[in-house]
Amino acid sequence: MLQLYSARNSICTQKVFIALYEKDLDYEMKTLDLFANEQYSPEYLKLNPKGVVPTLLHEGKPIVESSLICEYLEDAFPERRLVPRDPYLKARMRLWSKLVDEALLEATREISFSAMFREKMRQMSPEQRERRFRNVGDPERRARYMSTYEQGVESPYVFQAVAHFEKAFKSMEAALRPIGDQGGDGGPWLAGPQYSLADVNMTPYVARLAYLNLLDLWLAERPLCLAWWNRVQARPSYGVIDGRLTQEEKDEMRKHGSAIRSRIAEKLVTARQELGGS
Ligand SMILES: N[C@@H](CCC(=O)N[C@@H](CS)C(=O)NCC(=O)O)C(=O)O
Repeated sequence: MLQLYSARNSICTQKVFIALYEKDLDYEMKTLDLFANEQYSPEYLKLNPKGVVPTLLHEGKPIVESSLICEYLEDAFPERRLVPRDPYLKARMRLWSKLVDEALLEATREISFSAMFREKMRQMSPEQRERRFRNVGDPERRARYMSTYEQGVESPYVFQAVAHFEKAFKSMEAALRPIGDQGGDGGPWLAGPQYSLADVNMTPYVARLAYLNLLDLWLAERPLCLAWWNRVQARPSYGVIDGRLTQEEKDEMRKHGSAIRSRIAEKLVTARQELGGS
């Protein structure tokens, strides 16, 4: 039996939920409360030394890092393939996973944190808050948390996040073009004709921008990205994100995202100028 350690509204775990659904695999879910610091319990740190979710347990062995968990599921349960057989498309697929791991995870965290989780942190007692910051073992990650907590949407990390999403959507619009047209892979999915881990990995990050009422800022003039996003939402596997959020969680994301929307739009204009257009 597979066991998955998760947390409510965790984008990294949502990737794994989608992969498990697409592969039709059963699993037991164990939900940690990140705001109660349960991810830093000594027992959990033995499974996941970074103190983050998700962690997959398979035959008693822990597998960490959401992108690697998805690759592991592909290797361990190859029946419903989520990785293209074609080596070129496989490499293209992995570029999307790399983009998520190298840029979009942090970008989404900065935007979500500045919009929403910041408010939750404010409601913590000073001791709880201090413990939360102290427990973030990685100094770079701690600096990001502190910056978005203290400066909110004005944190320089939020500007970087906006620019990262701009570059990502620009690449996505190009990848979805017909083969031979400016580097297009032909669509309809990110790595060509087959729905793959590229789509699985990107979905929760794009979904988070949508829940925050921010996605259209990037997609308004990107018809191929928008069509891809509509296709993603039409897949039954999208229900593992949307169906697991309460109306209260959705309302909270929309409310807090809408509150920073005009500042994000301004930062996007600046980012586009700096990056040289869309
Ligand atoms: N690179 C890791 C990142 C995992 C991660 O940052 N998870 C977040 C939730 S989406 C978390 O557990 N945060 C807890 C914390 O920062 O205290 C992965 O993809 O699995």
